[in-house]
Amino acid sequence: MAKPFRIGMIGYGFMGKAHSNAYRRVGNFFDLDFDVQLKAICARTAENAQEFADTWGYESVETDWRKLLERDDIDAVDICVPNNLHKEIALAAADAGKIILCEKPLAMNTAEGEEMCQAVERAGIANMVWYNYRRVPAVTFAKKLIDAGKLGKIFHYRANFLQDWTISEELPQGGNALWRLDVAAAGSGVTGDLLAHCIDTALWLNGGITDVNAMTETFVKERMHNLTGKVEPVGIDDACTFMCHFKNASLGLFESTRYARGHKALYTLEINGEHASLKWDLHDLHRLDLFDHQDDGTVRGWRSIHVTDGEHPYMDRWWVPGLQIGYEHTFVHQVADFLQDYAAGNPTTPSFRDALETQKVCDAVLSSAQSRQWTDVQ
Ligand code: SOE
Repeated sequence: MAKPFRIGMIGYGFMGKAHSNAYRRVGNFFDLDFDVQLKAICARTAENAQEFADTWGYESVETDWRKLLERDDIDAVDICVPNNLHKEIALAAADAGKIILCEKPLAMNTAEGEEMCQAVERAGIANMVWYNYRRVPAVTFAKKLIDAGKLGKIFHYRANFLQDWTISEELPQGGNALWRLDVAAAGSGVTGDLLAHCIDTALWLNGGITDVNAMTETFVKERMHNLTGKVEPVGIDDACTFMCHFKNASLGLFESTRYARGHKALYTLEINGEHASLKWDLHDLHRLDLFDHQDDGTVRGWRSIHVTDGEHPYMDRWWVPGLQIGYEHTFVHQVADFLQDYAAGNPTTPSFRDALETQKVCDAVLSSAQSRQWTDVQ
């Protein structure tokens, strides 16, 4: 008989939907020891919370996250609020003994993240951060190929995350949908929001980063602030580019911007090794491109693998070979992995501690951009 796994979610924006959808679907597609139950949703206003609860099937609503943490019918807390609230909620949730699933990035900075790690480790509670792109089957498959030695020694790691939604100077900053533009709520701009994804994947696929050299730019210097009604300076980085050294002696090149007209969420990565290269692109997420130098010379060339076979990661859980899945499924995979690991008493990656490594690279990137110097990762 499946044990209940009772979720209390704090926050209800875009990520609240992505996570709720995953909780609802995971039991249909994966064999779990747990019955996932959507117990409570917490938002600042009862009306918003109720509307979300009605849409996604939450049993109850709260308007004060502290009350949610006091409830003994909640096993796990999902933190889906802006970054500046992660730490306070996570520390209180750890004190309350709740399992914590936290939206990325872990924290506003490394110091906050370290406190959060210590809190969950002290409390001995299971924890995870939602870096979902690790669970795209093609990316997970890339990890398998790298770990099996298919690429040999790695020379280069390149990643981009390009968007174009903040180009208009008329776009305000702050408030519900636009907190990502407000440095007080987000901590940083594209570095913590988008490059953090690229860094998480890179650390997973290619190991640690030792030092970075970065530049950032804020193209629109002032925007109307939704919370104050005044035009205020913009404190986030609109674009960030950095190069780095990995511990395995490979070179890294990363770029992210919200000013690449025509690109909506173009996360791409390419890895060049001694024997083979890999390429992946979020706009075509079910494909992994591979060039294998060990192929016979007359037929050697880039091949595009449609990562939809039963033998590919996660794909035996979905449809039949050749039929694709997408963005939302990465969250389903992450919950499934978490619950299977939790049942077996194992940690799931990325844990808070793993996500802290990404945070350290983000901090080094922002500090290097400011000092215009090569900067060691803490
Ligand atoms: C920003 O637009 C954003 O929604 C990020 O916050 C997400 O983490 C990323 O996956 C897609 O883009």
